[in-house]
Amino acid sequence: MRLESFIKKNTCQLAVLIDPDKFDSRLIAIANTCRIDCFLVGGSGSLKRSVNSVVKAIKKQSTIPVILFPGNEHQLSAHADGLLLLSLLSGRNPEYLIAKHVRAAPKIKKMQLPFLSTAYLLIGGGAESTTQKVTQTQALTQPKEILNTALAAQQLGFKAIYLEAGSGASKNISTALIQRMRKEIELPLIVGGGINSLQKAKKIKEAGANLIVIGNALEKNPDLLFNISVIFNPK
Ligand code: 1GP
Repeated sequence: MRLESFIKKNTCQLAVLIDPDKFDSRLIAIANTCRIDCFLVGGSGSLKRSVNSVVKAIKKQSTIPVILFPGNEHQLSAHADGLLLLSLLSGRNPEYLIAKHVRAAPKIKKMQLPFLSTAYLLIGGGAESTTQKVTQTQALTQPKEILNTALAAQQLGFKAIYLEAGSGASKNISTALIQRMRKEIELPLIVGGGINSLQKAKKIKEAGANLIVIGNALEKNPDLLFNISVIFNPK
């Protein structure tokens, strides 16, 4: 099952990322009033709380779609509405390029989870991110290399590109890079990492992102969602 219609080209949607270990029902309640497009659920590394229990808790409280954003093959739930099937194309670690997918494939089939094949690109420039540490990979820094990786993803049949600056990054993905990708790559662009203000979200939206992901900043201050979501749901 595919999830291609989930990210609409020519629009920009908003996703709230829920780290299962930092689940806060107040953020879900706020999201319900802000009409965000989806929750992403997942975390890098091993989790104390299961993804399945958090997906079920969100489902009890909200009708907003819940999409898995798995850090590994164990972070799956049949209760989710779909899955970002991420392959870490910025790195050269076979575990995160294909090995985990081979282990997850029969589970995804059994759960009948709709999925979106997504090229996951770690973009560097600041401090080493948790994902870099966990996956033991380097982030991409050179625009040409980033572009060619995205082009390869497109040619290989991936359905979306995730430009990841790293959770809580001090430097989010630059608007120049998003604009360049927008011109040369046809796939929908998901952008996340370090987006912690309305101004940043607005610039990224205007640069051409199709889905903006915010986690860290909302864990710290759930009320920020009232402020940021305005540009996604103009009233
Ligand atoms: C992290 O891109 C996501 O994987 C979101 O980043 O937590 O910094 O918002 P933040």
